[in-house]
Amino acid sequence: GIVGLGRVGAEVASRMKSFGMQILAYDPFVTEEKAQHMGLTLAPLETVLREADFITVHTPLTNETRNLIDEDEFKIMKDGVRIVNCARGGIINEAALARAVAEGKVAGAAVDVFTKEPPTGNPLLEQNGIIATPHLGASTAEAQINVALAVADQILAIARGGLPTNAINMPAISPEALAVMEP
Ligand code: 9EZ
Repeated sequence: GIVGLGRVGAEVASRMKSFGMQILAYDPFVTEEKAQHMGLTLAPLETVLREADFITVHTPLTNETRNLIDEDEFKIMKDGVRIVNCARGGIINEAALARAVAEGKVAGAAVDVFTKEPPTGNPLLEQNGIIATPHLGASTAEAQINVALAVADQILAIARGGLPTNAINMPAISPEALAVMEP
């Protein structure tokens, strides 16, 4: 089961297919046509959670995806499901995941990302059955080059009169358009 079929989710799908896995995926922004191209089955989130043996999340962290997988979601999963979060800390509620593994509902989990990093005092680190890595997805030479290029692209875009598209404290919208929206 894949939740979120963007750039990374789609790459994961291709690798899962190479292992002969059947893929159920949920992404509200992906069309049936694109899913067919990727050779996978789109399904509602609830169906993915109910039927998958392995669940991996690949969404951004937004107010909609924070705690997307929480207590109630673990309840409907198969017993012995395995869980992966190599996307963003907090998509899967950490306390709920730690409990689900402790209770044996979840057979194992692999977690690279945490709500607070580095993850000092995190319940996931105390729980047997969880493999934890220190946000290694951001630590490859390739990832660091991509981040450096993205920063350089942003600075160039702004210097040429464009807009920042990835600022956390500023909307990607022109001051003129923003003024029209102001109450
Ligand atoms: C949300 C998403 C995918 C998703 C994907 C993108 C903003 N956003 N949200 C819930 N680009 C799966 C489940």
